[in-house]
Amino acid sequence: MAHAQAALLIVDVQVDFCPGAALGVKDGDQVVPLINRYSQRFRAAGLPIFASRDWHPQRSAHFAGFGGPWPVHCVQGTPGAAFHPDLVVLDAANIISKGTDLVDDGYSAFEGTFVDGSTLEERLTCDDVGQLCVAGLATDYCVRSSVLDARKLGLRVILLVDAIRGVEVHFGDSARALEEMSNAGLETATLETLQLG
Ligand code: VGL
Ligand code: ZN
Repeated sequence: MAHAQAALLIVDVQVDFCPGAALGVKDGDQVVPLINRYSQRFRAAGLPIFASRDWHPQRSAHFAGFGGPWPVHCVQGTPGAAFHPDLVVLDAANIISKGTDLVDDGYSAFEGTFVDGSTLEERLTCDDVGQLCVAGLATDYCVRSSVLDARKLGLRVILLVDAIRGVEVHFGDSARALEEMSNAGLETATLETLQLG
């Protein structure tokens, strides 16, 4: 059997999470050039690259008008739901849509589905991925949930800490999320320290 390989998961690098947009994350757009460099390395090594997108119905219970905590963002098919224009776009088959439910927040990429209806867990098993490297937005929500789910599945998880940013509804949320992920056995790396292979 092949040795379990690494994969890259890019979380929610979408227009609405960038500064000035519906749910702007401070410096959220600054992750884009770094993530593109990570992608280049994974592609060169022949390793899988997945990208999740927040993909809500208009009347999601996730939104303030319908009982949730958030301003309207990343509504399916709207310009705000598009990936950041500078993000190197992947094969459409490797995009995970999540948060599509009317009542669930859908923070984790493991709750989403690919266009063929399969899940990230199924794809990781199929591709023999044992090590998931995670970058994107937002540290304290979708990155956190995706990382914790990956750890529950027993994957090695490496957070690419130079390519994440948090929403910080409350000051310190990202630091608390990092602490929680680290207690769950998260490892960290940067462009300089990441070892693939
Ligand atoms: C996210 C808040 C609301 C995220 C999504 O992608 O982290 N955060 N919806
Ligand atoms: Zn959302």
